[in-house]
Amino acid sequence: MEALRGIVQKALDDFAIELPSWGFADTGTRFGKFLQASAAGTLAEKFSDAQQVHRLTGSCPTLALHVLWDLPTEESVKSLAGLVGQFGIRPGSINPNLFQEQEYKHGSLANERREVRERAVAHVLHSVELAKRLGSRDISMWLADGSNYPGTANVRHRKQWMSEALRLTHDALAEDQRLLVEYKPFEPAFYHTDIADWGMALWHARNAGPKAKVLVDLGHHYQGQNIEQIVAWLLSEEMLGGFHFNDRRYADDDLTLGSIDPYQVFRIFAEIRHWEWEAGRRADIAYMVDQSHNLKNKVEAMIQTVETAQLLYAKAALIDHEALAKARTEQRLIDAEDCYKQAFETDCRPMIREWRRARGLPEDSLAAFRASGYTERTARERGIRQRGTSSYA
Ligand code: PSV
Ligand code: MN
Repeated sequence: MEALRGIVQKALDDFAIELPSWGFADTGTRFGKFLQASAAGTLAEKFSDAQQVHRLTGSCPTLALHVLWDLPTEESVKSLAGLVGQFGIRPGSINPNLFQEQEYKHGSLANERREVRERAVAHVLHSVELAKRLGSRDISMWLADGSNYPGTANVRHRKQWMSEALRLTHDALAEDQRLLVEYKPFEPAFYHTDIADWGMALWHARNAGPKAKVLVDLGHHYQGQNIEQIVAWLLSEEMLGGFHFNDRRYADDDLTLGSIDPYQVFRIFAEIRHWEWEAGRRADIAYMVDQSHNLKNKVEAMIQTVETAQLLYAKAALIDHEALAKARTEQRLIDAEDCYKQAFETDCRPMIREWRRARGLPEDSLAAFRASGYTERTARERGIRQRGTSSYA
């Protein structure tokens, strides 16, 4: 038990997960937005909410920013230094926004029209410059580009345009920056998506250059796809750059991580930990949340998400890799499977509570958050109001 405790403590010390600014803002479904009085409407409010989650979980020092929603003006960029000082949260990945402007309705970097492509490239290069100014390492690229009807798009030309733009972006990066390429099979386009799966993302990342890696969003796969196998392949190619964590039942549902299938999250962490055990070093992966909580209290949902990630990461850390490797080699299937089951079924919660105590975190973060009256206070201060564009829907 003592040994397990040490493993869990070390795993949690090493585990950081980035929060999405848009997860604190009012978001909705395709059919409407559900407003919460305590939702963040400004960049400062998003930093403030992120600070609450970090204060209570100890694992979220950075906040992912969407350029259009968070940094639309030079003033907003300039305000960041003050926000970092005030809230103790650093800007994380920078997400260019190539899907909301009217010009992008037929795509951005892969648009048939040269002037639209040029505008999109200019926005991405501007985002890279912003990231440099803010000290952000990762430019996270999600392209909504695609088409709705067969015959309407030249898929090969679009691939070419996309690859040229991604290479330009890559070449504008500083030495220590990375370009993360996210894929998604459908939505908003429903016939074809220009970067539809991990193979296409891998191809684009390789083509762009050595600082480009693939980003796996758990909601961006077809039903039944074996995501941990994709993770294993990307690890073996040293091309796994990051995750967008969420859960889903059907498509890109953006539900709370582990709410539907916690064993899948565990299996993903298991692949990573096993690779790290074999390689003898940490994988260079940015763990990020990409969720939208339009029904739950947003800060509470984010705390719940981070604690789920911590719990499942801690469980994966308990896998006996030596025993697992031996059982695999000797083809003792039940014993190999049991290595997973043993770890997954271990109740890590007492060890996590101990870790929390040792780090000066409250034992029950949700209770501490509720007792703080933060939601009531921000609901009073923020109220339901007509907010500018600070998220989607
Ligand atoms: C697209 O579905 C996505 O996963 C991308 O990461 C976006 O940036 C994010 O959601 C927020 O809309
Ligand atoms: Mn995503």
